[in-house]
Amino acid sequence: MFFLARVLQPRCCFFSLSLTTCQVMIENARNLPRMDTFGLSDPFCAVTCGKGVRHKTKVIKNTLNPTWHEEFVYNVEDSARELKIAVYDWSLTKEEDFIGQVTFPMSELVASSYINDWFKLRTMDQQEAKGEIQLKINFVSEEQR
Ligand SMILES: [Ca+2]
Repeated sequence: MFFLARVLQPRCCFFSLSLTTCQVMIENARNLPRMDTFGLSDPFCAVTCGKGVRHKTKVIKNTLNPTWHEEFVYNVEDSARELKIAVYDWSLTKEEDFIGQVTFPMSELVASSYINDWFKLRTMDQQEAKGEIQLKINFVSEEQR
């Protein structure tokens, strides 16, 4: 009986950990607005998941249809409310010139678990902005393992 108890214990500990992860693949954007006077735009994305670290993709110079193909993986905290992907134009004088963003409430990600689609960019107050972004989001919560 002692042996059995010791074997089962680590299993209990494993299931008490929060193991929700969110994989975000930032693929492409298209039809972005022209932000530069002498050229097109130099787009990059910034990704945040709840209050976690803000990650940035590389800057793609002088295009309105960038391809990033960059992936970020987050351990999702219970308090996290949304995943946000914001697109900016980079410039020498102004490092972050806001273009548009997409936000996903955590409840939506839990319900869908895998997303692969194009999304219309929005302004900070949820109005329609110019341009679209292609994302793949794989949301794996503890219950599904
Ligand atoms: Ca620029």
